[in-house]
Amino acid sequence: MKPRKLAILGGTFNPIHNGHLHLLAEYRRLLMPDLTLLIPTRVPPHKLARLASEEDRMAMCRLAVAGMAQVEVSDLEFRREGPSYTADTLDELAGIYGEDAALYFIVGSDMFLSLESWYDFQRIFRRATLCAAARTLEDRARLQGYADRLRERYGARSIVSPLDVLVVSSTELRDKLARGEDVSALLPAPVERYIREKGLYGTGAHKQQEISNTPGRDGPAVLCKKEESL
Ligand code: DND
Repeated sequence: MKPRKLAILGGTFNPIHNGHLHLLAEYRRLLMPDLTLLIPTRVPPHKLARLASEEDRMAMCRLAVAGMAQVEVSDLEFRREGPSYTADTLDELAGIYGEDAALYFIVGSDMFLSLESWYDFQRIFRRATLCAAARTLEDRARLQGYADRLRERYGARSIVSPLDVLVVSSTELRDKLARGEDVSALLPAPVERYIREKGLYGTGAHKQQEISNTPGRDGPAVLCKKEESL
């Protein structure tokens, strides 16, 4: 039987860390979805980024959720050319799981507050309920105010949940790895092991992909693969 209720966490995951997993766990507990999808983004529409390879980001995501029931890592965006727009991803998911499947797209607070700058965001609102995580009471009021505005303007459905956010970012994590600092509290042990074995993020000689997008929303993304070490 096809899952009726899907929770989706999209992300660059460069690399995936405990902050992402905490957000995921919180919304799995709240929503109790039939299926949870972790969807690594091939070409982030919103930032220029030098990323670990698709293969490595996918492998790290798989290691991070290994053993979690009803959680899958999807390569859906890796199979699509151009910028990985969430609106297109949700359309694809509706095609796979059925138009009447309930889709919940989970985002951190900064991403939630930027939603009106996303490509074809009204299509996102029609397809999914947005699930945001507030870091503090003040943050919750701000996010709830924004959620109310999105509902009034566009009929958007959102959930704002309080969350004990783990203060960790992929940028901070990469910096610490490159400096040889202890990161064991910030990411799952198998992911750290993978990073070190592969020499990613300045822990050794490695390959990276440099991905840059055209500034416009409509133009094709430029994907330049290049070998280099940090
Ligand atoms: P990020 O690059 O922020 O992912 O992308 C998040 C998702 O938004 C991806 O699926 C993007 O394709 C999509 N997006 C963004 C902008 C525009 C469009 C689409 C568009 O279609 O136009 P990260 O790997 O950095 O983070 C993944 C998620 O985890 C994010 O929602 C982030 O806010 C959240 N997060 C945390 N949440 C709680 N505690 C922490 C977190 N660190 C990151 N410590």
